[in-house]
Amino acid sequence: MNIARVARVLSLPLCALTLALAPAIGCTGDEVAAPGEQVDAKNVRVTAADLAKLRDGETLKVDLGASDVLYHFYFDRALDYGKIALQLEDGSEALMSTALADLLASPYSPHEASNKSFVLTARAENLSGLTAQEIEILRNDGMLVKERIPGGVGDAKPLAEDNCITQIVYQTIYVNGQEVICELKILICDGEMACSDVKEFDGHDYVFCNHAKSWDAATAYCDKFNMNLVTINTINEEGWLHAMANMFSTQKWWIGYNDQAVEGSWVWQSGESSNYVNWAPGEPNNAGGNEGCAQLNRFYPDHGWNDEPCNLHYRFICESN
Ligand SMILES: [Ca+2]
Ligand SMILES: [Ca+2]
Ligand SMILES: [Ca+2]
Repeated sequence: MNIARVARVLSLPLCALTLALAPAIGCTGDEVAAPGEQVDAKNVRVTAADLAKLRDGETLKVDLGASDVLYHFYFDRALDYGKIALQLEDGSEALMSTALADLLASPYSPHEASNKSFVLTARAENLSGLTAQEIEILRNDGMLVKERIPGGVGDAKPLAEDNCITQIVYQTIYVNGQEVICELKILICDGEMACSDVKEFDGHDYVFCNHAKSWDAATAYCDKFNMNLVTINTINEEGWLHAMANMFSTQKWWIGYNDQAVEGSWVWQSGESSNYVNWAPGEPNNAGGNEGCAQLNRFYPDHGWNDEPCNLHYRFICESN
């Protein structure tokens, strides 16, 4: 993934803003900045509630001029774009409502783009004079603005070959009555945000999907985010996964281990070979002759895997390569 290109600084007056991310999970004390501390936010989810907290005359300043990269935004609904000040490459500043007047006046508007990935560029010429055809391209791609290149509208740069971007967002939480800011990493592929923020362990990324799917559907979901169902390689990884998963739910979680191809021949969906196993006593038992997929939490809080029918719907964990 081309993370570096999108991880640029957005100047944000956090004293006046509370950034929200739903679902609000996984915000732990070790990621916390001091209350009131200025934080350089990079790619931020902005909500109407955030803008509502600005006082009269205050604007959210978005420094597009910091570099030539595009900026992705997630707005949860149509906002008061008059409260967002875009700072452009040439040093000029324009309210978003003015800079995007063409777009806002067209049938395609941020109302329509809500909950999609949209992109702003630093170049003033990209922000005005959009043709109907260009607007149609934006609609198709769920974008507000794409970079213009000679001869037309180019592909949005931060959408790397795998169509995934990683964003750092900041969320205000309250610890012992104190407002603190924590950093969350979110993964967005093809305009869809992964089911949890991204957790990191030993150089790998994980997302914890706290909604139930069949094993095959869970695998397909992970694949959409260029991940696999989790491979548990070590006791340390399992300890971390177990603790993390059970913060979401103590119900059963699919892992990538399965013997669907050859009964009794257990392999990891990722293709990794790993000697580590941790079956619960008496498992795998292929009960009913139809248990081809492994899950955690057979008897929470005990660790121990159990094979179960793959068409059952359980929560699941995805892991990066
Ligand atoms: Ca692993
Ligand atoms: Ca089996
Ligand atoms: Ca079993």
